[in-house]
Amino acid sequence: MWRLHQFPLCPFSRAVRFALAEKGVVVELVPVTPWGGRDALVAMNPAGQTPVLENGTLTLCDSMAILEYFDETVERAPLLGAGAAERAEGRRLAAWFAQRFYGEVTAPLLRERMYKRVVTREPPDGNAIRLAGRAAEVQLQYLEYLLDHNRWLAGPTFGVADVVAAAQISVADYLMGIEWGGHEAARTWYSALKSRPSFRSLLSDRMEGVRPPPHYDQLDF
Ligand SMILES: N[C@@H](CCC(=O)N[C@@H](CS)C(=O)NCC(=O)O)C(=O)O
Repeated sequence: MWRLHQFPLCPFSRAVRFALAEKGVVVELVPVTPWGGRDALVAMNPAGQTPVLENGTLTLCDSMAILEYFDETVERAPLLGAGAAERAEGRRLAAWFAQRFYGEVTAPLLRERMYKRVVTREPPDGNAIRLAGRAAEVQLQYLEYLLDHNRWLAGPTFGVADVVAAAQISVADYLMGIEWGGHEAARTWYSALKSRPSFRSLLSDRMEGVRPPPHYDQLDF
């Protein structure tokens, strides 16, 4: 049995949970945070980061490495497209959302609205939240541009770019960082993902001490 060491608002862990559920791989969730019990995490992953996936024999770290491992070993629900060009575009966009969206939107929101609340008990920095909101707006515009050209983010089929982007957006949305107004194409795309059974368990998960807005787990938002 695979065990995923993660916490509910880790967007990289969410990407793994979403992808493995699509593929029908069952995992047991083991709660761990990078800011507490760090020694145990570092013993599994020298980077001291979540997610870590292990089955007692094999330990896999880094969400993209985990997704690629399962895409190579489980045929169902392929995440990387059939052609080399589509695979390259999927990887490019997955890196974009894991680096740019995370760095400019998810990470500041996690720091201001989760970490400071739950761990350090400091007030959030309103300016950092405003900047994250502006960055989210630019990211949603880019999402709309991509959806103007393709049914899914990287091409005609659902894949790794959709998984990684939706995982980041779900955390930003939980932390009230997404203003959906004026982004109909992005909203339609996200609503389709929200309705997938593989995404539902993410939406029902809660981080202790941090409540999402009412629209967060609704299909009509
Ligand atoms: N490249 C890694 C990034 C993972 C990551 O940044 N995880 C965050 C939690 S969401 C973390 O553990 N941060 C603690 C740290 O970097 O020390 C992946 O894709 O798995």
